[in-house]
Amino acid sequence: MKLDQYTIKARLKAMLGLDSLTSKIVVVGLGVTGVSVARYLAALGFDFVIADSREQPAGIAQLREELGSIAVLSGAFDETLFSNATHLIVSPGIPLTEKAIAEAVKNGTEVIGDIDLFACSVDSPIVAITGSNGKSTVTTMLGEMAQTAGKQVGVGGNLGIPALDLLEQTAELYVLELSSFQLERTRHLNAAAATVLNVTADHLDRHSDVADYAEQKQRVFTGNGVMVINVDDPIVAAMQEESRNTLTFSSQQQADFWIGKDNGNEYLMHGEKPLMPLSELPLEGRHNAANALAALALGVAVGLDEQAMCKALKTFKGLSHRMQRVAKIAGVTWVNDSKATNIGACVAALQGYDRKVVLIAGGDAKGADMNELMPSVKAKAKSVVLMGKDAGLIEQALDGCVPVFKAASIKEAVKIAAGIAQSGESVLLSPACASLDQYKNYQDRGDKFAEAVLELAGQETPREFSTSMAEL
Ligand code: UMA
Ligand code: ADP
Repeated sequence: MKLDQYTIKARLKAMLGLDSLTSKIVVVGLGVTGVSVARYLAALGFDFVIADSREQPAGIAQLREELGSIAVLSGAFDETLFSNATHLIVSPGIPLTEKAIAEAVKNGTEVIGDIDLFACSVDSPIVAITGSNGKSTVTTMLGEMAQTAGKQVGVGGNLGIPALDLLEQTAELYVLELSSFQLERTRHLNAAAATVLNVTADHLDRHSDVADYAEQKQRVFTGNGVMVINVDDPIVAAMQEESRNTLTFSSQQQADFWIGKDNGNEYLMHGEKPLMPLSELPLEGRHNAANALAALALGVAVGLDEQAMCKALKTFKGLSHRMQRVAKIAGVTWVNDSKATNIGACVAALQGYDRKVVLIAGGDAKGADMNELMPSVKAKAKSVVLMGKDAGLIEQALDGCVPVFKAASIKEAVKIAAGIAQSGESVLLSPACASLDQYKNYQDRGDKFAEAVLELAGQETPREFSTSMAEL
């Protein structure tokens, strides 16, 4: 539940040093986060200015419509303004290494993020979910589980709805997806339950190395809530703290939540208790079984009913652009996993196949070491079609382990793949890279892939998509 304004202001002062009479606040970044912060501060009666380094900030129209004449400074950040501020509230997309921000910090200015503001403003339990892959899936799963269990639940964060916008609705429970960018500027989150689902290399253009990236993720455990630990991931397993309440999950070994066998059938288990047959989870792939176990553990940590959670899992539809079937054409199955924007996700996708696939990959590698892709490609790909900025880098890393083709666009990649794949095989778009070098975002890349595939089949309107790999 949202606290009353008086309590929120007292907590903001005590925890973050924010005072509506004396603080000089700059909201840095005017995308959806910046707009949500502006809305929040205005409602509490704080004065502030907004700075955005782009000439036409994304959120300006919405801000003007809702809040009228708040000062927005666009264009290069003003170092003096930042250094004279007591607080910068910085959007996740803006690196803290940005010169004007780094200089201000040296000058004693506090940097905070929207998640700390949120943490000061609620007294209902928060579940916080981070990791390199599976965040959106687990966040959505848990949100649906909570709803099925009859809870009023607010679901958001990196998933799309900024955390502060969740304050507009009544909630008995909040489920937040948090990115490493959000966590690196969060100090006061005290989630009732939190997890780092896994750590594989990602965002190395923003973090100095995997250790730094993992350290930011570990901040999700700040406080004294239940730690939900993936014991299959050595980096995550090392985050366990003996003094804390912990629930473990694993798709490979016995744990608090794990996959056990009974009469030859696999079950999602809580300790010795079978919860539901794995075959009733409508998402294929061991990684999705791990996601379901993580969601169950988090749900149990905040007291959700196990039967209701399993009911929600059985009808979970999955999310678009994650292992999503586009079409079956001439016996070839085309799968859109455009959301695989790092190596870990692509490896998980490949591991789900028994038969070799034609892989379409490439884009912006974000500084990752593409050599890590090689073992799975060698084991699971018949050939690879590469596109985008780092196609050359990936080709080099694969070192001729499978035939490699290059394409200038996804349309061309689809044509090339169509020439290679034979009936009974699959073509998998799982790029292991971000899309921004060639596309608006991963959704745009996935949509263009689907369009090209359907064009190939002579269809104009997309068929109904299915996320179930079981149907492939
Ligand atoms: N901006 C600058 N200078 C810069 C970069 C950005 O002024 O150098 C401005 C831009 O005008 C931009 C604004 O800052 O519009 C805000 O930028 P933002 O990138 O933080 O975007 P938001 O619209 O506030 O969205 C953010 C998250 N974006 C990023 O972390 C990059 C969204 O995650 C999130 O859904 C939203 O807050 C609500 O919490 C997106 C994302 O790509 C989906 N996340 C990454 C990921 O999932 O891998 C981490
Ligand atoms: P995130 O929000 O962390 O990016 P998503 O649920 O959106 O996670 O999935 C992103 C990509 O990662 C998709 O390609 C998906 O198939 C893959 N994926 C999902 N869960 C996992 C997991 N537990 N391990 C590895 N890859 C995963």
